[in-house]
Amino acid sequence: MNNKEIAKILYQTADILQIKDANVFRINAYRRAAQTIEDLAEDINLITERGNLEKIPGIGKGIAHYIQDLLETGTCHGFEELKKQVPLTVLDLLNIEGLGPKKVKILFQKFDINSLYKLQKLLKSHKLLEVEGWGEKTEKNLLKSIYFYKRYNQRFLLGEIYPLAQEILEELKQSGLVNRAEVSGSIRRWRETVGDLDILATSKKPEKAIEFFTKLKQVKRILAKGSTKAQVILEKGIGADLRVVKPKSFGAAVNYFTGSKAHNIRIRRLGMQKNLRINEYGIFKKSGKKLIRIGGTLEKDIFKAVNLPLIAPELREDQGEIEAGQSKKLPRLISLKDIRGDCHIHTNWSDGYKSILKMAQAAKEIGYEYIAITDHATPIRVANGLRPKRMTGYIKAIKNADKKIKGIKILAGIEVDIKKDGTLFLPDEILKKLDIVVAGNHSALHMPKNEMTQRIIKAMENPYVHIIAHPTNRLINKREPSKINFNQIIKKARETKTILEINAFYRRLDLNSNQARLAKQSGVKMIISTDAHHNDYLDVMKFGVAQARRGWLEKKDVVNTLPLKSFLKTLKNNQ
Ligand code: DGT
Ligand code: CA
Ligand code: CA
Repeated sequence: MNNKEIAKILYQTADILQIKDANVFRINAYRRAAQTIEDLAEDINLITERGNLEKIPGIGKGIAHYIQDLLETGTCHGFEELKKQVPLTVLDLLNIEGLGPKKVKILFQKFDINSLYKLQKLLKSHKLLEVEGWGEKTEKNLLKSIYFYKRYNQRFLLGEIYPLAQEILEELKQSGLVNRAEVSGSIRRWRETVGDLDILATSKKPEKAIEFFTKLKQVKRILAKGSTKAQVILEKGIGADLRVVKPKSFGAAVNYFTGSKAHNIRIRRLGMQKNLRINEYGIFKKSGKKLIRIGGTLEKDIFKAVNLPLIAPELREDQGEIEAGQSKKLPRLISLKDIRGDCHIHTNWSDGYKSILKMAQAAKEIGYEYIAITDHATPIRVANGLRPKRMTGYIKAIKNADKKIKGIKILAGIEVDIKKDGTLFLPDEILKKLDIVVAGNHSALHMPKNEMTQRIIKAMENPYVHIIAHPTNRLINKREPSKINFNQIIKKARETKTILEINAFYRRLDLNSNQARLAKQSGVKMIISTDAHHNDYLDVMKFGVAQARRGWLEKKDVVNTLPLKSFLKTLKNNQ
């Protein structure tokens, strides 16, 4: 355990004691100790090993024992006992403005409230009005506080936060106050949602760098500001931390704060087995009672120290990457520069904003070899869907644009609706005329699991359907995925040589990384497509590629890494 983890448990201890109405001095002692440890510049493990724990001001014998147990075993008897009396979930309630330990105690003991969800229900039932001191106003305010708490504690879409993180990083670098700077945490691992930003930097003038950071125009509120660390809320509502570390610790800190936590724990354990201590300050070798620094400037030092090749941040979830590294079986991950074409693009022929030519020009500037225009064929009016009688004109327009532009091939495609019964919105005679057919669900998305699975299977059985678009139709933080039997889907995809899409638009990311990994393991091919409705959105490709990397995909698993000719040959009716 590190300083932060120990401090957290001490805070929790104090909170539980307070809810239990324990002695005030005891409560304060734990809280003070937590604060002290949080602010320590040195690793508490090192201090303990030197036998100096009790010498830290504010840490008496009792708390020192408590900490020692925690360090040795990850928990301690006292804490376990307290948790039995007041579960940790009860402490979540303390985050709500207007709720202190006294009120939480009543809620827990009288009403058995141990979650925000339960509290919300209780408030709405007005049962609390019977308790003395709780009025209608309290009820209303608490509901409001819960609403705000949830709003600010929701996870943000990677695609909305990524540009913001880059912008802040760039401004820090431009300031001349930092030397090295890096965004770590879930953003660096390209998780589909982000809780907060973790920024690391080195600087000759840490205090000035911190000052600069807290004054950035993107900052809305400063939560904490020290000499090497600041914590703020950005205008978007997301939190951001900046930590200024010593150059010799930069690699170790980037590694530590990139996480994930589960991955970190494995790495540190491997270090222990080699008599090493790995933490956010560096790599240390144990020699008797002393610890000697042996690295930490560069991130790769950490992996090297535990005999691993550098593992890409996208894989650091403790999902087998450590074992794969040890047996030299890490995948050679696909990268953005492998992508040669984007085959799910909309134009003003349906609900897109730009012309065929404009989209093609933008794609050419990216350096693509080919694109497919795939406007909607759907009865849905708002999508301005293509009905059979407009199809001839549409295909002709694509062919004309293709003739006009040099240096990129424009394929004539369609994104055709899969109807409830699995048949398609366009007849085969029309589908046959297109270079590429993408089929997707756009209505009746919440059918029973078996029906939905059969619906997609039926679409895959159509010999003209090359690709299934956004197979689960989820919208992150907005709409649950359709219920499907994914094993049956990938089995059928392999049988029928149907390609599954990884939709790169950051609200979709569909397939998700786990599904992509499963599909790969069954030998199913995938395509990464942007679904762009505007040329500005062609660059969301990077989020799709990152998802694919998180799914362990290699270049050969993804068909739009192929040159045009081979790409066309992999489409099922061309083989
Ligand atoms: P997020 O912010 O929820 O999207 O996810 P992360 O992964 O950015 O998590 P965050 O911001 O809480 O912490 C950043 C990294 O710091 C995390 O990925 C691993 C490391 N870390 C944080 N807390 C702990 C901890 O208690 N133990 C260990 N071993 N590592 C931690
Ligand atoms: Ca984070
Ligand atoms: Ca964080």
